[in-house]
Amino acid sequence: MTTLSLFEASEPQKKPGQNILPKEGEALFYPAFFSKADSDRLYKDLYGNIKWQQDKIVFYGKLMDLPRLTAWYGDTDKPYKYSGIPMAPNPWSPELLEIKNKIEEIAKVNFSSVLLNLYRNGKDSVSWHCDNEKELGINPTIGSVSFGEERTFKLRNLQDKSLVEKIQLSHGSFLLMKGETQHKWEHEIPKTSRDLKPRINLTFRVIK
Ligand SMILES: O=C(O)CCC(=O)C(=O)O
Ligand SMILES: [Mn+2]
Repeated sequence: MTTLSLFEASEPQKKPGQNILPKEGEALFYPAFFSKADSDRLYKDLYGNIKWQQDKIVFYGKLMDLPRLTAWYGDTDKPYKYSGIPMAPNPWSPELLEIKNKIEEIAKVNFSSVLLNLYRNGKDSVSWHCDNEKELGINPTIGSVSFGEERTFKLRNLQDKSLVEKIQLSHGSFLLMKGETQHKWEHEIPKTSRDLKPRINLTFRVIK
């Protein structure tokens, strides 16, 4: 019998920017994309200055709070539809433009809007979904930046639900999803009973 060394037995380490999906799309992960100092500064700015709002959802016929705070920013000439109602996003702030410019060097697209999520503690979450709204077109590129508490991000294949990839979205990390990802995989941030500090996520999108 051969014994595996600890190194061989553990999960293979992915290099920054390597695709973490085994098939059907690309999810490229860059763990320390922003420096610690920039991440601390940007977290503080976004936490204090973004116009966070509590949105509602209808769940089994009852109006409930969404389990996180959200905000929309972006090009003000590109309204987005919310429950069928066109809404203008808040205009870009210098900090949002700083983040957008840095990720666009890698993403090679011009992002026109960003949805921000504030997860106040481990009870806040986002349930399984795809970023496949009509306005994003076919094979959308989504740039996802995280600051604050680390949370687990799961991607689950739509055809084979036993196929699940997990990423720890750490402070200052960047996840670039593109190709078929939003049509072949769904994603979530699960709730946890662990006592967690807040986390801010920004998902940059191109509205067609
Ligand atoms: O918080 C995250 O990392 C994911 C957020 C998300 O999936 C979304 O806003 O569409
Ligand atoms: Mn999403």
